[in-house]
Parts: sequence; structure tokens; C-alpha cells
Amino acid sequence: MSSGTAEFDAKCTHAPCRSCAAKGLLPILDLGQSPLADGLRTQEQLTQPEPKFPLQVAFCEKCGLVQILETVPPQELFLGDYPYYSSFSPALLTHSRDNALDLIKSRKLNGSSLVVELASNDGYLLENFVEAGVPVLGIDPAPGPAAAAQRAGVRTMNTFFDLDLAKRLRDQSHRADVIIANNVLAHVADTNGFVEGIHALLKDDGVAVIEVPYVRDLIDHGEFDTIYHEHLCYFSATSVDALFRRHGLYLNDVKRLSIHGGSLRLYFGPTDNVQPAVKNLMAEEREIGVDRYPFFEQFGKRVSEVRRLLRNLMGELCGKSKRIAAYGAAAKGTTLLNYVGIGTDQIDFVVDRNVHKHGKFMPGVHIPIKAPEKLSELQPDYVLLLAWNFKDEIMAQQSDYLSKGGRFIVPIPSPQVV
Ligand code: DWN
Repeated sequence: MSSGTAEFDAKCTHAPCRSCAAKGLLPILDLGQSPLADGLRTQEQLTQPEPKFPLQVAFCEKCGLVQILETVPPQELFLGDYPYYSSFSPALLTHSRDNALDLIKSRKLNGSSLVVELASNDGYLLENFVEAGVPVLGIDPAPGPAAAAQRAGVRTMNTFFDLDLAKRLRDQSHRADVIIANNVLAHVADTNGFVEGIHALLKDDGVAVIEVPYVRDLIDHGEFDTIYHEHLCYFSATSVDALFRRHGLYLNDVKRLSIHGGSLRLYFGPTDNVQPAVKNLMAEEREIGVDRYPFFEQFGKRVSEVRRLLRNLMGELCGKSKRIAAYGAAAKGTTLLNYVGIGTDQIDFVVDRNVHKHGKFMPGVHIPIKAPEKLSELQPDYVLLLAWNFKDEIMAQQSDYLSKGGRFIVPIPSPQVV
């Protein structure tokens, strides 16, 4: 469960960095064998073997990139019935609309512009540009969300984005004024090819606006559960700047966001026009050491302590015959439940607004997933909040459950009953 095992060290020594290809990565955290975070199980699959893969995190001293060592084939992660639909998170919809309206205004987008979104999911973001009369192209490999986007009138290619596709689009005279890529950069196995593809597709005066979870927030707030096989890389401004400069793109502006437990919104362009916000954030990272190994070295011990505290709390409540459910059939919930060892003996069911997840079971621990209405109907004593990144919104929704004495357990950064 922590860095330093001989097997883990050996893999770190030989694995090339996903960004700069340097050898000699340094171990940060070993979360053991973990199932695929969005690999929800059907009733029939419960009796079948379930794939699990090593979940080990390491640091590259050369370019500062934090990354996992295992690469699960993207076809296994994002095809089939990939269950994540962005539109089931109202907070995310608001966040995304604000971003779209800001870009339409700041970039003076119109009917002659082109906005391309990589990992466009169910059209949750591009629909704002469509509404404003700005031509769009969504690209997403997941069949379900891509079909939902097409039904919503968002032009979408159901495929992976890579350098070859970028070149084909460019050869067909498709060049983007804006490329948006939210929560996807960390997901691609060919990190460099993906970035090169962005450069190939972007107009010379275009901008790539990219959101990634911020590794500094992950460490500061103990968000170990956001580590899973879909997330191959965990970016800082330092490491993402090095990656993009390698492909002729400059990090010209940056904003820190609270979404998803803390993210960066990064603005890249083909010309060097670096704003003070970038220089200041990079200076901060050097100051606190986000670009150096010691910042990450003790994370494993902190994660083990959170695991101990949550196990004790769950054991104590179950020991008092308290009934416990969970909220959010989230990918991060898979990592937390499997690493901590929380299963059907402690959690009766998980609720989630995403109807595509109902009737399925959490990966690895096989806890059944139901609609949120079950909380008021069955009134469990406690609800473990797996989607803690939407705490305020979810607790506001569940005022009825709370008014009847229900309590939430917020597991991150440290277990707390609220
Ligand atoms: O990177 C990724 C992030 C952005 O989204 C993807 N690889 C996978 C996914 O990770 P996640 O499932 O941990 O993300 P969320 O958005 O934190 O998951 C929240 C879950 O909670 C979703 O299943 C939707 C659900 N939800 C709900 O039931 N009621 C969310 C809200 C806001 C709600 O009110």
C-alpha cells in the first residue's frame, strides 16, 4: 500500500516517463490490484472473473510528471458501455456553460468559427456553442455518450482523437479556432501524439483550452481516490508546460478551479505569449516543491492513515448495527471502496442520478446501484459520499433525507460525519 516494495521499485526503474521518456521514475504510492473504475458489473457478470490491474503511481524527476505505471488498453476503458455521462452533474453543466460563453465572447466566435472538443461525451459542453450558432465538432470514443450527443444535435465523431485523425481533419481543411479538452489529457496512452494532434488541428491564431485535475490539490487534499486506470497522468503547471512546449505549444494562461476536487484550466497557443498567471503559478510550484520528489514522498503514509481511519469508522458504525448506504457510483468511488476494503457487508447500496448506472454493481465490491430516491425511501442511518467533489450540491438535493436525521460521511481529505 505504500511506495518502496522491490517489485514496485523495479517497475519504476524500467518504465519510461509518459511525457519525456526518461527512465528512473520514483515510487509514490501503490494502491494494489484494482478493478476498472468505470467497469460497472451487470447481474450476469457478478459470477464471472473480473479484471484487476496494478495501480501504482510514480514521479519523473526530469519533467515533473506524476503518472501510473500500468497502461490498460483504451478499448477496454472507454468502449462498450462506458457509463460516464457528464450531463448528470448539474454543477458540471453550469461550470461548462460559463466556460463556453466566456470563450464565445473572448474569442469573438461566430458562424465562421470552428470549435472542436476532444472527449465531448454527451454534448454537455458543445451544445452551448451550437445554441450560439458556432459550428462544432465533438470527438468521443464512447458509443453511448457519443450517440446521446448526436441525438442532441451536436455533430460528433465516435472515435478516439489522435495525431492521424488530426492530420486527416487538417487535410480536409478543418482547422480549429478553439480546441477544448476537459478531463481527457490524463486519459490518453499516447500523450505526446495527442498533444501533437492538438497542434496540427489548431489554427495559427487558435487556442486550446484544457482542464485537468491539479496534482497539487490531489496531494494537498488527499484525493487518492481520483487515482484509477483511466487517469494515466496527474499534471502540474510545470509538467504540462514541458509536455506542450515539446510540441510547439505555449502555456499562455491558467486558472485554478474547484471542480473535481481542484483542477487547472490551461490555455495553450502556437505563439509564446505567457501571462503573469502562468509565471506566478510556476514560481509557486517551485517554491513549494511540486516539481520535486519530496512533495510526493510521504503521500503513501497519509493515504494509509485515511484508510485506517475510514475502516475504523465504518467498523464502529456497523458494530452499532447502523445501516449505511453510499452516494455516487463514481469512478473515484471504485478506488476508495476497493482500496479501503468496504463492501456489501457494510454498504447496502449506492445511489446515483445517472440512470445508465441503475441496476448495475460497483466494480470489485459489487454493491448494487439504485436511484437517489432510495435514500428517503429506505432512510439509512449514514451515507458514504463517494462523489465528495459535489458535496454541497448533493447535500442540498438530499435535504429530505437529512431532515429525517440522515447523516453523510465525507471520506476525503479525512473521514468526517456531517
Ligand atoms: O475524469 C473523469 C471524471 C471527470 O469523471 C472520468 N474519467 C470519470 C468520471 O469520474 P467520476 O465518476 O469520479 O466523476 P464524478 O463526476 O465526480 O462522478 C460523480 C457521480 O455522481 C456520477 O456518476 C454522477 C453522480 N451524481 C449524482 O448522482 N448526483 C453527481 C451529481 C452532481 C449529483 O447531483
